[in-house]
Amino acid sequence: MTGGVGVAVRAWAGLDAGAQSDSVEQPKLTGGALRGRAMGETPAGGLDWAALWDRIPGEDAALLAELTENKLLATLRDRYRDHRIYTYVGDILIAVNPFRDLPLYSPEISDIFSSRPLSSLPPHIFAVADRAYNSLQGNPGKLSRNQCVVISGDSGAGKTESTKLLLKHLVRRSRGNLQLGQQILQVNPLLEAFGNAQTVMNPNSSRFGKYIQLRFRDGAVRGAKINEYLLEKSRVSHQDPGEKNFHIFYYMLGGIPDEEKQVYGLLQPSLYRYIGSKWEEATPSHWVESYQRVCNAMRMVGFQEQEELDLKVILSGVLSLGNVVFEPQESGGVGVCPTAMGWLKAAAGQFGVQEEELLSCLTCTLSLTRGESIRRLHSQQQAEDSRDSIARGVYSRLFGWIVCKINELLAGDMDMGKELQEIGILDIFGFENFSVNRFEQLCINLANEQLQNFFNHHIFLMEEQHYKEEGMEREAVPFSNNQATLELFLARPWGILSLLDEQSSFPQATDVSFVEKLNSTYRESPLYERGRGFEPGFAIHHYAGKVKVSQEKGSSRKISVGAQFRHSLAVLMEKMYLAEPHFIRCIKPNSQNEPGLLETQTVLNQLRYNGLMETLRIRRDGFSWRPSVQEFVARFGILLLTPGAEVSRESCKRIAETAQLIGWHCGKSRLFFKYWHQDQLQRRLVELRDAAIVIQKRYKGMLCHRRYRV
Ligand code: AD9
Ligand code: MG
Repeated sequence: MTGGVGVAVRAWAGLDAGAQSDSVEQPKLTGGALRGRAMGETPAGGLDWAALWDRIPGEDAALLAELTENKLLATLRDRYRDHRIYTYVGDILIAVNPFRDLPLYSPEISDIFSSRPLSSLPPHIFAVADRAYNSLQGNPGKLSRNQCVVISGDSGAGKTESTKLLLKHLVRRSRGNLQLGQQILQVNPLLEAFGNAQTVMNPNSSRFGKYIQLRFRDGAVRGAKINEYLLEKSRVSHQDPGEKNFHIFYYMLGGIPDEEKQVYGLLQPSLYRYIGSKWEEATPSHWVESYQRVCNAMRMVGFQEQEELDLKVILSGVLSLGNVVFEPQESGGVGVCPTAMGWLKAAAGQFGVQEEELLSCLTCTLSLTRGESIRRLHSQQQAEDSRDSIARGVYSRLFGWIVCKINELLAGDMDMGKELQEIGILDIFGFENFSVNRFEQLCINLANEQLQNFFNHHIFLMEEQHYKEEGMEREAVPFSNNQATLELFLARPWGILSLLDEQSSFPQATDVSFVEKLNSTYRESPLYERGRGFEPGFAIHHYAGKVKVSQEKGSSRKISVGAQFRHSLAVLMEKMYLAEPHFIRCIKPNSQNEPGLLETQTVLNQLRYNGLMETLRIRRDGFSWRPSVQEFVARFGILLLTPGAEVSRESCKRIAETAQLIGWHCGKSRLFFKYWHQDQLQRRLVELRDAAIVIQKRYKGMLCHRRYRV
């Protein structure tokens, strides 16, 4: 342990001798490759958690003397063995999922990060939040750029957990309205219940993407807004082997006491087709607890009792609808009817619609041709497709309604005339490659391509562009550019999404004709591969690997979804390109989700396709922080101790001298700093603030004395 912070952390976290066994979990190391004595492990098998706060070499991989893939891997592996899950690559944070609770996130530790220079502390997710928060502050009276934190990584790598930690720290740090802070933190359990599910990759996988905007005024949180992307609604009616429906169904069926179930029209869980085979006979106790947690979260966020009740009734309606099955009309005529009317009646009652109307939606399609309404009866398959599609539609609207309601409740005091500043946190589903990949996987992987492109743009392209513009000679670092893959999806008129739209407008189009169109359009593309099986399908070479995308039946209905997704992705990107980004790369250490196990190949693959070696190189040799002269003087001019410092390169040089910065460059209109310079400057600001407080206190003391004398 070095220095006072370690001691302070030890004391605050209750880690001092005597306190240790009561307040700190003493887990045993389990699992494969990393078994054995970890640094900090006591002979009794317990862990000396306080040792995690020692400062050791390797915290910033960009400072490694030897720059090789193996060296980076070995650094991460050694640190992971010692439970040091965070490592910097310059200003980018790598977080390797520990798959166990570590005592790194207490309120006391949060306070340490808020109050001390980040360069004196080990790498940590709170430090990323602090950097964003500090950058947001700017100079009093001046608005600075909005900030965004982009969290990426495979499914199960820890993006959502990281998002929650960032929010927790930011809410605590900004010390705004306490109630609003609590409301914001309760949004997560709520959204996870409705939007997460067990998949083969992650027992708590986010089946939607979200961008959370925390809005600040005068440094305090004043409101929040959530944008949600592409809920995987197909899960409502269909789950692949080893996967489950959305958590909320299990929580509700396990958590509502039997005597209360009739209020919602709920029956025995195993009766429901959408749940049945996935129901575990002994209800896990955590489902009951989770149900309570969701109900509490709803109340704390501000949902009305009636709204909560309606939500549950509609969810029950989705389950009832799923049980409606069809058979040919008895009379031998065309069309189908439900085998029994009970489930249909129940669903209609729960949705609050007329039974006949629901029946008609399920069994026939009405269309208007030249003013005449034409009724087409459904086959059994069509009726079943309609049933599932209504169930999915209802669920996704319910989810959309929850998000809208949350936004209303968290809007806070937004309308006070003064503009708000924002920190956005992006947590989208990780890159996915299942045995059967559907339209949803295509969109998920497209979003990941877009994010990788955003990362490349900021880390590589902007760096190059700025050097050129500012007349600085530097060699470009080669990196794998995924622009061509993005264009394969998004280009108009020949990108995959445009072709899907085009094909969907032809009444005769089928999955086969769509795939044929793709085959002919991308005949020459090295990123596209024809399907080899009997089912229509194709494969795309993503930055993270090859994915085969099987077309589902009824692709024609995807028109609006594809277009809508493209639009919402474009809006998100526009917002993010305007903000100052911070990147967190989450790494999944093994595919079994086991603590203490780091599989070399699994990690190496992620380092490779995330472009982390190239990032390492550019962060070591390059200048990652490049403020304009105006931005720099506005934020740090105060260090010159003269009011209203002139906006000029000269002032910038004087500021840098005051802070004793070495190794920075002054371009024509921009300044080029190493990432650690920002911390150095921030430290000077804190010193100045502390000195000002001391002077103020003395001055007040003098005034008091005078008053006594008078
Ligand atoms: V997905 O793309 O939504 O399928 P994520 O979001 O990347 O995925 P998630 O955050 O859900 O992964 O993490 C998976 C599991 O790893 C969590 O349920 C935790 O059990 C575990 N995890 C992740 N980060 C941490 C951490 N910092 N501390 C302890 C963690 N456990
Ligand atoms: Mg997630």
